[in-house]
Amino acid sequence: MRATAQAQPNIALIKYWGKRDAERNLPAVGSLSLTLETLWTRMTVEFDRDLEADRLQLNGESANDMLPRISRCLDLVAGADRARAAVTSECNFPIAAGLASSASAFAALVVAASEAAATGSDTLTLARIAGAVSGSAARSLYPGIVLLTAGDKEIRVETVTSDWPLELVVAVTDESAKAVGSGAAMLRSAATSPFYAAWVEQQAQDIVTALDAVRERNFSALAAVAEHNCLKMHSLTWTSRPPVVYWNEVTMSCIQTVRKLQADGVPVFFTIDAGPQLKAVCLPQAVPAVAASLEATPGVRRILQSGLGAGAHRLSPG
Ligand code: 2P0
Repeated sequence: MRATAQAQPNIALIKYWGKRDAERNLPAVGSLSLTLETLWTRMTVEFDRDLEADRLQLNGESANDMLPRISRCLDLVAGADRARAAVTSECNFPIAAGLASSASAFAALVVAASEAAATGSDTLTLARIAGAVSGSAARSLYPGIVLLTAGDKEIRVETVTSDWPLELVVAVTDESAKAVGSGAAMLRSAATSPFYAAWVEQQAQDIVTALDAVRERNFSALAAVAEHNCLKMHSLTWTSRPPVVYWNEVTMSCIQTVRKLQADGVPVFFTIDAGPQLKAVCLPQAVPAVAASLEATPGVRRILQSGLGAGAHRLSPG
């Protein structure tokens, strides 16, 4: 009745932003992401009939604000009549600061809970459950470059390839938790941004363009569509009412750093999620130059680096 699982966060190159059905947390658009290797969340789930309520420890401290979503996720995996659970989570990177900590958390949780309860559920079933709690978490069940397709009733998730050694260099500009969560910001964008309908309408074409670039291993084509898609997503938040601006001045400086590297012929592009960190995607030979330039950008607090990694998996019987 106990298991531990690890999942890595994923970074979207073609972004999920907007919900088709907020109740079931179905995304309005498909997305394409990279599952990372060196950043992780490890979750241990222990079901115990003697417990009166679920418990959550996050990096050694009790974390009651996340508990309702954890409990809901456990219900979806193991059934509402399940035993209560003691859940412990460890995470080796900043939480809730636009580094996709909820993706790795819920991906690890569904695998640990499914193993602890011996449900025998397959990966897509677990991905759909994770996605119902946190849309991006569905993608962290799968390795490499991952495609999420938004259907009318349910999502599909699959690995496109694990055989293109893209690297990610993250410039951390601020480690505090974001002011507006991405779920609330998405709903606000859908309700108030004048550009939301165009965003939804163009997403399928951006995904086709990105998939062609991946298939052809065409880095500059992937760079062009990923930066365009990222800037469109942030245009939605900027034009929501009230507006949501996730960037700070260091984020902007990092964009200029990437532009300079590109002008020097370095294979790199940027993406930014619901937080102020800049994520640079590059080819392996460019990692030293990209990491050095971002580290030298004034205001950058630290650099994280990762290649592409595995989908969520069980670590030990626990
Ligand atoms: C993404 N983000 O594709 C986009 C880009 C943030 C920016 O998916 O509301 O925490 O729980 O389904 O999964 C972050 O959103 O949102 C996210 P909910 P989630 O990675």
